[in-house]
Amino acid sequence: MRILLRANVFCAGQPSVDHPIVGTKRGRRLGAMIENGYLVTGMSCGHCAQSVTEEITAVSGVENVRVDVETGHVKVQSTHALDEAAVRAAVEEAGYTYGGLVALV
Ligand SMILES: [Cu+2]
Repeated sequence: MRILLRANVFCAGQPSVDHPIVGTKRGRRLGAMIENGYLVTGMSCGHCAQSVTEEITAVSGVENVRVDVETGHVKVQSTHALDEAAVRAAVEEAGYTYGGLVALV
């Protein structure tokens, strides 16, 4: 099992939502992508968003992750349909609570 720093260790407790965190894998040009929205609860700042972004980005097929700390909405673009259990596991590995699929605009 990987050893990860828990983002909460670094949190100052102040929400910081000015800059959405975006994680993108480089080096591949892709055609049609699947996009899904997920709810993640417990995030309070940019460090939280970074941790969630890194864990979800590591899920097979994920190409782009965008986290909105204020709403807890996480928009994920992937090359194929994702296993929801894998997304949940990534969120929990980052130290947060998975809240299910949500429709994102
Ligand atoms: Cu945080």
